Amino acid sequence: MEMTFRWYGDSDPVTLDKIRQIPGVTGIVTAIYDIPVGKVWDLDRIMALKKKINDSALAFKVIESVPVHEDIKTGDGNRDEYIENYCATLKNLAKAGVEVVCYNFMPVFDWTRSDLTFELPDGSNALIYVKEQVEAINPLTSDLSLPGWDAAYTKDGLKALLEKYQSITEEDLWGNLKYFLERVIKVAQEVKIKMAIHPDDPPWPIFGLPRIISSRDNLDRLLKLVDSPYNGLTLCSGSLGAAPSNDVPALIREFGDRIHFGHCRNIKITGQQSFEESSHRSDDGSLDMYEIMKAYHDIGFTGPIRPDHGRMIWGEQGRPGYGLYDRALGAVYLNGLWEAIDKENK
Ligand code: DNO
Repeated sequence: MEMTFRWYGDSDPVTLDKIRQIPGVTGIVTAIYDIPVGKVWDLDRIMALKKKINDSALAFKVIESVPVHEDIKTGDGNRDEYIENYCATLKNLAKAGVEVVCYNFMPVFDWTRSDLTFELPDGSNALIYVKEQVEAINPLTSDLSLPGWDAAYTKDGLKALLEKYQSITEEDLWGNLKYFLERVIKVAQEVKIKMAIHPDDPPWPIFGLPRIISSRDNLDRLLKLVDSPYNGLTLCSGSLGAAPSNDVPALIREFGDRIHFGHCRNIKITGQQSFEESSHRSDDGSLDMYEIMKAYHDIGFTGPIRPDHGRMIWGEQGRPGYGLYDRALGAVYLNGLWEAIDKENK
């Protein structure tokens, strides 16, 4: 297992110098954020990013994410061009030594919460999801914005896109994902990049949009769409674990050889389709992080893992979910679990 940490590039107040001081963190997970979705990432830009990260003595092997254009998800007009561009980006990333590419297939919105600064009893601020609150949000009029949401939409553009999805069923989305994977995995295999789809967060439909990467059966279906080791998963414990029907350690054991990237965080389920993002510690949430790390250890996982969202603690202000302190505590805690499990099993 290699402990990695997400970095949002030069605008991130959590700098590479800070990240390299977190005990046990050896690699960076990042992306190029200013290239519009669907365009090719130039090799020069990728190499400059790699150099910056390597100069801080950190590895550059994981990209999160190369976003998938909505035309691909809706199966619309320009999808072939965007798929070609996607493949060209993969080829360039491979030239720079990237081994894993994380992406998602969530229509329009990436991960979603109802409140980004909810105060927990200890005074820290957490991201939370309350079913009724999300159901009351109208994405066309709301100011809510999360890291990961494409900020490039105009109101009219967003409206048109949401309307287009009215006629797209879950089965249509599966068909469009298959079309994408049949073309992209061929190239990924050639250049040895492991594709790792991120599950839908939360793992149920929101704003009337279909969401399909959400359960054991759907992960199984996804892996069989193109049955190649390069068609794999980002196993996100906090996303899948928000549905109590998903047994995260069991998923790790079942899909082990197709998991290329682990997102490890805890959540506290507070009601039906409602949860708070707790600290990473098992006792603070609903997931048993020891069992999760043990499952990774038992399958002999050697890939990258990262702590996931953190609360805002010690007065820190920053990108929701992506401050320094609580994520650093998460990394150290996960490494501690790993060391103990490793020594017990020698
Ligand atoms: C949330 C992240 C997601 C993830 C994308 C992958 O914090 O885990 O935004 O990066 O869904 O494409």
